[in-house]
Amino acid sequence: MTLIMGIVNVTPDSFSDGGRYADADTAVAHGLRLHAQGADILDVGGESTRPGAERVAPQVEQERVLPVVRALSQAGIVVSIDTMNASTAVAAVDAGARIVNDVSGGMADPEMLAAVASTDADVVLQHWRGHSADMYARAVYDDVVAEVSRELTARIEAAAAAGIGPARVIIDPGIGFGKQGDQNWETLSGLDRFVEMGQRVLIGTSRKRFLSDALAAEASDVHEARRDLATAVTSALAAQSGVWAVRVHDVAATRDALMVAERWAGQRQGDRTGSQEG
Ligand code: PMM
Repeated sequence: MTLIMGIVNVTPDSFSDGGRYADADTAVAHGLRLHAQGADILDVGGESTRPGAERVAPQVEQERVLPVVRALSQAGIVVSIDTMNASTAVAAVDAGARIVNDVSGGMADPEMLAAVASTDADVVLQHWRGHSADMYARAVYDDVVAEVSRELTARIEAAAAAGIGPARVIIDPGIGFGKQGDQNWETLSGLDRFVEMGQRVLIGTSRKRFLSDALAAEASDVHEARRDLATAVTSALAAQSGVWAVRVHDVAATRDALMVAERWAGQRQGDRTGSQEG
């Protein structure tokens, strides 16, 4: 069963929810709603990674996220902290977070892997080639899937060297990070190969630009509801590759899509077993 990670952005400038959840109480209420809709994990973030976004000082980030992490953890929900800062990661784990989600795979902050190793949290290592200001300049590949999996392997090894065993590591090929246009579709079409690497795999397509591009020539015309529907489809297809979790804004739509896809997959499994027996 693929898990759903619901997104709780506590940023004034996130591209996809326009900073609607910037206030801690509102963010907590939003998180509780996503949990009620079927989110297994809530991913709390206080720094936008949108293309060209400014970095946020760790202290500001912590003021945004820690009250939200604490409240949602106290409500008994599994919380992950979306941060590139080691100090935020440690403070969030102290506040109850069980997973550190670092979109830079431990590359942005040289202290990150050692900091995570000092906790008992799991870690998401996402494929990353540099901060959003210039990540598209680095989006040059001969073979996206081969290069992303090689670079992820290097991050798994770096984590192991820092004292984080592979059982604690989740990998994410990083849709939209250092990848443009068709490179995202190539990455998705290689999901089976990422799953074969033997780690849990997380995938985040939610409301990303490449989906809008697939729906219409003018990406800015594509309304949020259409991007959420497209996200539910990509998430259900990713589930068929055996990913561990999908990271989404619209939990309800993705929950429905996953339930239908899993019902179909279960039937297919039953048919196979039946034909073997018969
Ligand atoms: N995408 C965003 C932020 N954090 N974390 C992981 N592991 N994977 C992702 O694909 C990912 C992420 C950007 O999206 P948002 O600003 O809408 O949250």
